[in-house]
Amino acid sequence: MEKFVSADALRERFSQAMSTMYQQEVPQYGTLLQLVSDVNQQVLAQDRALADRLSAADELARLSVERHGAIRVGSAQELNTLRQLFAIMGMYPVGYYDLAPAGVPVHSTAFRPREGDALRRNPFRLFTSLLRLELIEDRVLRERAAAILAARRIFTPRCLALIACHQRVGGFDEQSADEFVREALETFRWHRQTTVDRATYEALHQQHRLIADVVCFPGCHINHLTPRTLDIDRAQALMPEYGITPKAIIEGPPRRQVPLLLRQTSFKALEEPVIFQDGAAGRHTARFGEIEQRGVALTPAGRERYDRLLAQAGSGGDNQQHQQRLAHIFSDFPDNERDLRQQRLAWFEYRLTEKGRRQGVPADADRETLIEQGLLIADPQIYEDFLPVSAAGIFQSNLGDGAQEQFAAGSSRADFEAALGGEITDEMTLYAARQAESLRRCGLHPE
Ligand code: OOG
Ligand code: NI
Repeated sequence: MEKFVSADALRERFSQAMSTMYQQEVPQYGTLLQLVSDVNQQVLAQDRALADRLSAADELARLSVERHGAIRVGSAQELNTLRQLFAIMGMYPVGYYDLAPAGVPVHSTAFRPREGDALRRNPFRLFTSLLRLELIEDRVLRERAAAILAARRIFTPRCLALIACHQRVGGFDEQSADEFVREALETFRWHRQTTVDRATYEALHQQHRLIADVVCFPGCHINHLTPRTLDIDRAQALMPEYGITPKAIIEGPPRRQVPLLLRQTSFKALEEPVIFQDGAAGRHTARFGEIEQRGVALTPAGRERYDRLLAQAGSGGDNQQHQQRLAHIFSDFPDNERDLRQQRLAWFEYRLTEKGRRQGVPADADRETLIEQGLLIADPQIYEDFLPVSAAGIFQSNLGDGAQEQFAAGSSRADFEAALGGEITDEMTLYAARQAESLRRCGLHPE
């Protein structure tokens, strides 16, 4: 029997192809990659302990290939097909994010690998938003938007045929794999030519900039890609030197000894020329670049505390002030791994040291004692997901300034899953399972 190309390899090739395409489309993204690579090299050179630790936990290799992207789709059918397409690359819907309360008429999930090995190999993820047309108040415009979306085909016929083939046969040979990556990429390419005339674009834009971005184009262009940095404050400070204008504030938690969750910043979206169907020329603002720094994943208790503190901090206009305020408010939150473990605020992955393996450990031994004795190591689990408040900040800063009205719609995870045609995995169950499994591998009782 012929050997199939693995889902991990497909994801790796796809994310590489996506990055190459986006560097051609948005040259500033290439500059951003250079900046992040420079910063990461500096950090690793200055912090040997961090470098050794990342290397021992097998976390160093993924750093340079690490990125996430974001796309927005307009209909249940599009989302459903994306689910099938991403499954081929080992990317599954994890987490539900409702952006309506923040004034963005979408709800979202992240397609990403779920297992430790796949994440270590290549953690590529796509934040995927579904437009909520029902939030457009004007009925005529809402129906017009729905009709435009129903008529478009964002996947190439060959891409759809390859998805069906994969589902039938169970895999791709080398040639089909290459073709699949090439065809899948077409869905995410930028199109300067819109599918609507200027008047329609403007009417939709007037409702919400995001609606125009989703409805008026023939595909669901990738709107940003995001490399992972080890020091986002340094990256933010260096952006102007590289000719990049950063967004005003870094989203998420403050700088910490033990980095928490996810911190993000971006450069402002480009104003790009477009051509309307009636031949008129116009401009559209949607595509940008982003940088992220990932830290430890928090348990539900840790996350609840994070959300409460973040809400207290609000959102300042000046980054330095905002970061100082955050640092002050977060001073109550434990900032060493031991406390984070003992207070069950963060997720870890455990492994035995050489000595621990030789000596063996009793199943009910106290973990902290084993760590002190040099028998056990606890590596923080990287947060693999997104943060709705931060995501709203990223959306907002790239949709132009100005206050956004809130949408008073209820959260509708069930509607999202119906459109998706499948269930969303709760991210917490993944972190919990990974921690428990690592303890079992060490011969220790999970809790
Ligand atoms: C998605 C914005 C959210 C993030 O990193 O939080 C996001 C979008 O603009 O489509 O990518
Ligand atoms: Ni993003």
